[in-house]
Parts: sequence; structure tokens; C-alpha cells
Amino acid sequence: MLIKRPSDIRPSQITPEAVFHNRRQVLAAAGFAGAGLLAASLAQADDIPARYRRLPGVKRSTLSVRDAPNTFEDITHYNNFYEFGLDKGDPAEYSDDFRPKPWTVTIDGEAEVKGQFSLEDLLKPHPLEERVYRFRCVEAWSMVIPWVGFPLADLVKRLRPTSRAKYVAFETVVRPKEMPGQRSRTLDWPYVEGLTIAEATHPLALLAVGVYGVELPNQNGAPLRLVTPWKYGFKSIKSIVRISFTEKQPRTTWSAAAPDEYGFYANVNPKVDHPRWSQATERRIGSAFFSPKQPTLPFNGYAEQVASLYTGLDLARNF
Ligand SMILES: Nc1nc2c(c(=O)[nH]1)N[C@H]1C(S)=C(S)[C@@H](COP(=O)(O)O)O[C@H]1N2
Ligand SMILES: [Mo]
Repeated sequence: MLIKRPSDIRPSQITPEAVFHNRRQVLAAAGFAGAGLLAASLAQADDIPARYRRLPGVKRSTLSVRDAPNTFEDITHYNNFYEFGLDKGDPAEYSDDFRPKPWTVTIDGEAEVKGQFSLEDLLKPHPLEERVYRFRCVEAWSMVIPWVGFPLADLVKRLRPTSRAKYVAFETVVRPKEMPGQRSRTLDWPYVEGLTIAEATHPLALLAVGVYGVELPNQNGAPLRLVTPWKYGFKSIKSIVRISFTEKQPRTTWSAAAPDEYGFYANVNPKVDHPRWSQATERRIGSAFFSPKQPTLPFNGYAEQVASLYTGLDLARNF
């Protein structure tokens, strides 16, 4: 499937602070159609602690946006990961005891390839690429994050779902000893999420193992998390231990916890407000506190790539 690279980059989105902190390389790959890899330099940050292992052989994807990435500090200290607490700083503060190695992922349900796989075996065939994606939380803040990962579609293909498989379900690890937030029933653990097969095999759907060229910090969902940049952030489930192929639409944590507020699709949509706040604008984390909020774009700016997944679906009802 061919996919156009994002074409919506406005220089005004580059915040002076981000420019100063990131010294990033901006690639003007204009006119490039189709997903591909570039032998160009990756996003650079000068604030990455030395303890994070650098991932080898990462190539930059043409599906990256040209917005300036947030700093490593922002990306790793302004988090939602309720397994470690409810405040934005909790995941960074309380995830030191979490052990993402060794890691096993169970594959089950409607697929020909099933069983338990070590993370290494699961990752082995997949070249890693950097995808700089916009990230929009349902709470009306946003960031730009240089993820490292590989297309979920490539894994789905390897696992050979049966003709009955209509959805892919994901489950986060349950380890209350290492995840202090799981000692309270703030959510119904494990955190679960899901996609349609069409969404899961869309070229933009990414399984991430790193950020800024290094392994994922615990607070960002080590060692394996989903990233679906056209959907609200809560779809991007962290620390995945199970991937299941299902015939029926799987339960998802937030739509089960508050069905009036969150749906299964959760596509970014400035026209459908959250019952308690507007989704028309967003605050870019890291921008100066006096900068105006920026407009939220349909499908978070990825409409050209993903809108066709939803033809015929009423997006106001199927939110
Ligand atoms: N298991 C799990 N995954 C999760 C969450 C969570 O609480 N638990 N929070 C979600 C929400 S609401 C957001 S916005 C993103 C935040 O990802 P980040 O902290 O890496 O930016 O993770 C998502 N994935
Ligand atoms: Mo979120």
C-alpha cells in the first residue's frame, strides 16, 4: 500500500525553545511519495542520560513530520502511565524498579502463528526506523516525538491472521510489585486496547521500542508499545505482553471506564468535543507558556493518510 508522506508542515509550529534544545536535523524530503527509509541523520537531543542504550541501525522514515521534536526531558517527564500513578511526573519518578528485560509477548486468537515469543525473537526480522510523529492526548495537549520502531503491519503479516480475525487486541503487563499504580484499582488492570485489522495494518501504525534513538524509558512503555498518531494518545498502549486476534471488537480500558467520554475509535477530531472540554485546540508541551493554543487537525494532521479507513462511518457517533 502506497502512502503519501505528511505534507502539512508549517514553520510556525517550530517553537524557539525546541529549536534551541534539540538542534534537530530538518529534512525537506518534499515530493517524496511512498513509505521509505532515508540514510539521513536521526533526531538529535543533547539531554539524553548516558544510561539509555542506543539502538543500532535505525534509519529515518519518510513518514516523519518536520515539526520540531519535543525535548527528551519533556517526552520522559510529562507522561500518562496510570500503572505508575496519576500525575504527569509519576511515571518518571516511580518506574525505576520496573524490569523490561527479559520480556515475553504472547500471541493468541485468530492467527496461524501463535505462542510465546521472547521480545528478541519477535523483533529480529524487523529493521528499525525513526518516525517523528505528532502525538495528541485526549486531554488537549500535544507533543512531537521521534519514535523508533517498526510497522505493526509487518508483524501482523508474519503472524498470518485467519479470515475470521477482524480486530487486534493488546494487553499491558500486570506487575503490582513493580508498578505502584496497579496496587490501587484506579483502572481495571490490565490496561487493554484494540484496533481493527485495517487500522493495525495501516502503514502509520507503529510498534515502538525506542525514542530519540535509544531504548524506550520505562515511563514511555518499555520495552514495546503501540503508537497510532492519528488517534488520541490513550490508544497507544504501553508495555505490551499480549497481542490477540479477535472476531469481535475487543474491550478497551477507557471506553469501558467512561463510555460516554471515550469510544473504541478515538480518532483525533476537533469537531467532537470531550463532554468536559473542547477538542478544537491543543497546547504543545514545551512551547512558551504565553504561546497561543494551536488548532487541532482532523486525524491529528494525518487525514490524507488515514481518512479512507473510515469512509461510511459516522465519526460523531463512532468517536
Ligand atoms: N498501559 C498504559 N498505556 C497507556 C497509558 C496508561 O495509563 N497505561 N496512558 C495512555 C495515554 S492517556 C497517553 S496520552 C499515552 C502517553 O504516552 P507517553 O507518556 O509516552 O507520552 O500513553 C497511553 N498508553
Ligand atoms: Mo492521553
